[in-house]
Amino acid sequence: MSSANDLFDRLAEAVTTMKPELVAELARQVLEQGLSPEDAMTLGLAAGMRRMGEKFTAKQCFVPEVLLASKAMYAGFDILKEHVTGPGRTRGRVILGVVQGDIHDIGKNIVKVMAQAAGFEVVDLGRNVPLPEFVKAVESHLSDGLTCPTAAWCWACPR
Ligand code: B12
Repeated sequence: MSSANDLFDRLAEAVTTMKPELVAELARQVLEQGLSPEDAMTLGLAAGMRRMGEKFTAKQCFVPEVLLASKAMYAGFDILKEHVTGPGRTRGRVILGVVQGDIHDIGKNIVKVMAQAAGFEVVDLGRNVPLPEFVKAVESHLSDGLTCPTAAWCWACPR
């Protein structure tokens, strides 16, 4: 049986080497071994995507590889997210969305599952969301809680 950290490292590696079947297989092993799906997401899947981001920034890989890595990441994410359990009571509501002009939503989707796991109800506005949509969502959904517009691309921020 692999140790937790070994398995999380292998998950990260399978993301950066763009192997969706292997990622799915390792995600199932995480569940079979009773390990934390939240840790597998942050220390395995998200870590792999961050490594891919660093490779991309260093021009060691290109957009198609990044997209294949994210496909591999979602192969594990879809298996693990079903097993992330919250505290059983709502702690408040979070509005999440990626700002207009920005389509980077991988991090937002990870944050969504983590917020749900921490007991928050999430209103997910998706990506490329115009400011008025955030305002509308706050007016209709938010009595107490947080609004989290997110952006990975600086140019999208002033809009
Ligand atoms: C994947 C990726 C893409 C994919 C996006 C796919 C998708 N569906 O998301 C594609 C190929 C489509 C893409 C396109 C572009 N990209 Co891009 N992309 C990336 C890349 C390689 C990885 C981003 C990622 O997913 N990281 C993995 C996740 C898990 O990490 P994360 O986003 O940081 O999220 C974590 C935390 O930040 C935090 N977090 C994130 N959101 C939130 C929200 C809340 C509320 C909280 C609490 C926490 C939190 O929690 C997350 C989990 O740990 C980065 C490079 C890098 N080094 O990051 C560039 C990068 C973000 N892209 C960049 C650019 C410039 C672009 C393009 C403009 C390229 C172009 N010329 O066309 C387009 C933009 C198109 C658009 N309109 O948005 C730049 C942005 C530079 C800048 N800061 O301004 C980067 C930094 C690359 C670079 N060094 O130049 N990209």
